Amino acid sequence: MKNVLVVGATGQIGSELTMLLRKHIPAGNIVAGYIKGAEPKGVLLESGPAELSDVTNAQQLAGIVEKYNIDTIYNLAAILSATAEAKPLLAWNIQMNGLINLLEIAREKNCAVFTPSSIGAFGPDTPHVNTPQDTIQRPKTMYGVTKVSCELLSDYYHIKYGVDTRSVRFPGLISNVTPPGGGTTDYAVDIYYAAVEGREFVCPIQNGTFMDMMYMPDALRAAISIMEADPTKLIHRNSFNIASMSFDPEIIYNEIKKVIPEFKMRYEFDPLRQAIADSWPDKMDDSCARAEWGWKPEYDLTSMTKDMIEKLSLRLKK
Ligand code: AKB
Repeated sequence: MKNVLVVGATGQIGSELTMLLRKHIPAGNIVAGYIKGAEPKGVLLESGPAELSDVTNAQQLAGIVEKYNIDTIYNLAAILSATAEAKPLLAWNIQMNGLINLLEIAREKNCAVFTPSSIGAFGPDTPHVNTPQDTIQRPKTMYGVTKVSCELLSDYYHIKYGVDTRSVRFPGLISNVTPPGGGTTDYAVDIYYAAVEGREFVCPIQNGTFMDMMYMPDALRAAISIMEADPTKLIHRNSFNIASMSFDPEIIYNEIKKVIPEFKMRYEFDPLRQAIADSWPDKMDDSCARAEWGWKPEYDLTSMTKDMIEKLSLRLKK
């Protein structure tokens, strides 16, 4: 990995991954790919090249790959689960037509491609506890349909054309830098903002609903480690279960209260998000990722909560 295009570089994952890749590969060109209306700013703009890169515009993407001699593409353009239910055709267009554009370019230009999958690639028929790496995947959401299709299409391009496609199934990602938007697990980010800003939190997910979650630093390490893994050790490719913590709203609330005792939460569940959450795993088994490329998370709920509150307090209370 030397010259990298990050498609979706101003989003929740991309804004931090682009900066980390620039530190990790100082001699490379790490191109921040963005869309109109989501232009990079500040250090993201100043620390390296940035290019308009709409995932649905194959010609534009091919031009960037050519210009910077790109060898690896992080395909982070996505419409998250709740928004995808409201705009299913948009989700299909971004997730599927975007991916096929990138895979075709990767096939011609010999690039590796990382396209994240998600806990959303599972559905109500999947075993919810210790969800195996290889198991039934019949999601009932458009987000899930596209995520399973992305996994299959990525494997297809690897088997048929030898494109180096690899990916992970991300849990809900929690970060103190760029907030997510339109996801089902977003509550686990929003709750920290409410706590630090001294607001009551209205939780859209019901007590007792467990989902896999992960702190962004672990997710970023996973995204880089999988692309740097020894290919001869990989039995799987698209996509690996990765896990670090699983909790329900009450557990995260009580963890935050240990640091901010006056914090208050009440429930007002959102039927759409609740139905999506109910169809997802409670906790995935990530033993294949651990065995095949040495995946190991560093953060648990306690250490993440401490770090989130410290970082957000510094930023929001200025
Ligand atoms: C979402 O909630 O849609 C995402 C995801 C788990 O893929 N955060």
